[in-house]
Amino acid sequence: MKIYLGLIAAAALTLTACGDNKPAQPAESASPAATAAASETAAASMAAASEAASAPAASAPTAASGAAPAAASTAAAAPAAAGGECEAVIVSDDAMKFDPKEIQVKSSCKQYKITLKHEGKMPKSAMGHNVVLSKAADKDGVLADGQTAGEANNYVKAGDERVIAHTKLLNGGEQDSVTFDVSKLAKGEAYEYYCSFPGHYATMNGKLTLVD
Ligand SMILES: [Cu+2]
Repeated sequence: MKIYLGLIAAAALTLTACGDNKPAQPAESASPAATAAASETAAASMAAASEAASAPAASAPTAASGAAPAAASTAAAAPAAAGGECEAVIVSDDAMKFDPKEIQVKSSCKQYKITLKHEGKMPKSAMGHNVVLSKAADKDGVLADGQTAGEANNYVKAGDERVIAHTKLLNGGEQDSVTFDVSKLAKGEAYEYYCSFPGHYATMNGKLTLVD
């Protein structure tokens, strides 16, 4: 009990000291940021002041970080909507992401454009990505021959007739697009698009179908 009273007394003294040093501070508080900054400076010498300020100081960054993701998702949605019906953008990164994992090509499209973006930072020798489109049934053969073809050939065998379309192999930060005739696709056939860099198929693949 004595200790408790002592703490209160100490706190009261601290508050008094704080008030003497900056009498106008609490009343004015023009902006939360200014208040937070000022009280952070005072915090070193005044424990009570820093405790009082910690609430607004903590809530301001929370509000800011809450707004940022909302803005980011809005920005991300915009290019997809603006891309049109006859094209798709596939995003990849240094973690071997492939997004989206499914593409539906409308039969009303004469041509279809696929753009691959490599949003990573690594060079293609270590983390190169491409997009190769083929029938799902042809995938294993395309991958095997692509591995033999090597980096100089974008990991795609030259003239491989099983390949409907493919981009070049990208370094981090690059993008490439490829356009193909939709007449090459048949309804009911299962197609896959994938990265043919050795070992990347496991996560970097998606299903493509022709739809009405
Ligand atoms: Cu890859």
